[in-house]
Amino acid sequence: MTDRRTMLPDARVSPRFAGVCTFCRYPRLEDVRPEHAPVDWAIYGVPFDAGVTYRPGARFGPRAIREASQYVKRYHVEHGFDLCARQSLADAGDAPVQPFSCAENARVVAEFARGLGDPAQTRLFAVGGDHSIAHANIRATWERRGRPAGGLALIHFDSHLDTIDATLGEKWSHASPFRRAIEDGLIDPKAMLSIGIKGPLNTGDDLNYAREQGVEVVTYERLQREGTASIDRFVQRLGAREAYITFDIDVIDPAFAPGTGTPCPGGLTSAESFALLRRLAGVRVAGGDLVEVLPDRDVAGNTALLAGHVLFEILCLSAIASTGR
Ligand SMILES: [Mn+2]
Repeated sequence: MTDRRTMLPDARVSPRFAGVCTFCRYPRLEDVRPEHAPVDWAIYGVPFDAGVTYRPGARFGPRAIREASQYVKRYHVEHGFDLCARQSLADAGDAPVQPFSCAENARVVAEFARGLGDPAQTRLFAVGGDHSIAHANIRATWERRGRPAGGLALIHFDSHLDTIDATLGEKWSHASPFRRAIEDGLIDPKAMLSIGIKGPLNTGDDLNYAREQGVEVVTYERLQREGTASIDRFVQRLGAREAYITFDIDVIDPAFAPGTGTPCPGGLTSAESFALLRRLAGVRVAGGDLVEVLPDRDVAGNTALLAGHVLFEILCLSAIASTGR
């Protein structure tokens, strides 16, 4: 049995272990009835990992997260609402990819994203894949949100800054998406917050670049020392301005999220990451992505399950502050 309006199967009638997998059991975009279109969010996979600098395998992330997210429910206990009653959500399938070229991949993914839903209403959520795929979704979101001069505000959860100019000669790898997005004017570094950063690094260059550009860097250590004051200040400063949220699963300690390609010990717990996301209540979410889940290293499937719940938390933020236009 399916809820006519949300097109979601009722888990009390149609069990979560049955049926074809879509993200969180949301309907496929092509199955959304005309009277329910356009949807608020098109969620799509980007099975691409040619941009990694260490372990490959994140190309299987979208499939693993679809499967694990069958157990993501719809009613948020702390916010006190049913996400699916507030937002219409759909799984738009997987973007085409070009697995032999990071730059070409960024082009084809952005082109796919541009065509999803209604540009005026539908926001875009990309599920990776490695972090290089964020650039395409940020570009498509920036265009869709009216090409704001100076770029989008960005809230970035990650162990790494991803602001390296080039790695092994590649300028479009997962180490560089925010460097390229800043250069392209898609994001405003003075309205960029990087949360959960930790070392060690190859050099201090990417950290120095980010700080020189005006990025607010809240390392995990600083978060432990100072609490969330700087995050709260950033959110306050945003006011009504929309922000894109990019979430690299490696911001969470590999003890909780081992299934990732460049693991960095000593980070957020699962619970801390949820608390931080909930702290962003009120932020108007322009678009988002979730990246770097590597199922081959995800022995118990807990990384993919966590990723499904991070996706849910970000979508809930958008339900709190509906962005309008
Ligand atoms: Mn990253």
